[in-house]
Amino acid sequence: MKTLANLSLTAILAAGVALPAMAEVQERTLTLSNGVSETHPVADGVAAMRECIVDKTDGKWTLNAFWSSSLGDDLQATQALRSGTQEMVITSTSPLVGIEPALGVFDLPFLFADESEADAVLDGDFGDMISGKMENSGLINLAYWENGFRNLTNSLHPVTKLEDFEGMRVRVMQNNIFLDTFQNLGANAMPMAFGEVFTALETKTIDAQENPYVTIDTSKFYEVQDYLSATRHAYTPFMLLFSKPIWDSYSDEEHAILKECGAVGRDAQRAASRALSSKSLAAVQEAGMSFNEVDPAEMERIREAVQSVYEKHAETIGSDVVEAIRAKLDEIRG
Ligand code: KDG
Repeated sequence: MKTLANLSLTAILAAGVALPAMAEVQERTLTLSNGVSETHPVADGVAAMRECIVDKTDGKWTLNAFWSSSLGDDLQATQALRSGTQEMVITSTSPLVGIEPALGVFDLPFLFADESEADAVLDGDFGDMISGKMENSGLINLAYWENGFRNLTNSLHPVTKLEDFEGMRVRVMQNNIFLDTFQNLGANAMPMAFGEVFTALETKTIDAQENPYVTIDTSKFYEVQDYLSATRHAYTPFMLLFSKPIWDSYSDEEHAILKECGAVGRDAQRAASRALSSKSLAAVQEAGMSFNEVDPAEMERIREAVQSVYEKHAETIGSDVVEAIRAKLDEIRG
């Protein structure tokens, strides 16, 4: 029987009959989750990525998105990817430092001066190097999307100088660099998953949190916070992560579709985030928040107070990683 089968195949090949190519793109349903609400600019990125995916797969793929930590917080969802039980997550890098310590480089206070620097570092060879490290942990980073520059909100008083942080119970992402940054400022830093923040603010378990304007707006923190201070103390990237165990079962053509459409989503999401930022700032003030800039001389004192975080965490992050990003930023700044 084996001989007959070989003969048949040989005969077919000899006749030059083209065998139907294996389906390079199969029917698939992809699950994506994240912690922000569906009104956040992440939704614009997901919509653009979904349109790209449907087009490139001729409708063979379906992308289902879940919002507001409904499938778990950033770290829980990321672990689901590593175990191959979920395809995608859009997550801040900060809660993942226990998986890949090098991600802590993005949490160093006042690292980036503006979005153009962040894009140049993340979309260049440094960002590729960090993405490469993620593969060792069963994760494929398809693209860096934008969480953004983080600003402080609180329910006690305006923060206009270093001393105003003293004793303030500030929620931070579960990350020792953020913990140390706010401890250095004199605050009582309290690590907490994003999904718990609104209730903790509402019940006065904490006094403050820090996030970009679009998150403060779309997560309705203005309902439970009175003061917003433009600290811009860190820029947090999102990672669009894909499960490597699942990735490894996909074809090269399917990999190319995910990379292309992940970048399409990135560009749409960054544009939406930057277009909404000033509107969100206006919206939260309209909703009653008191907004203040911080005097440059006072910002300098705040920067000085947190500089020691760089030295303290360089070894954990990887001294080579810290040196590489500093070199890249020096190159960009000329
Ligand atoms: O999925 C993203 C959110 O869960 C979260 O990372 C947003 O910046 C954020 C925070 O403060 O946790």
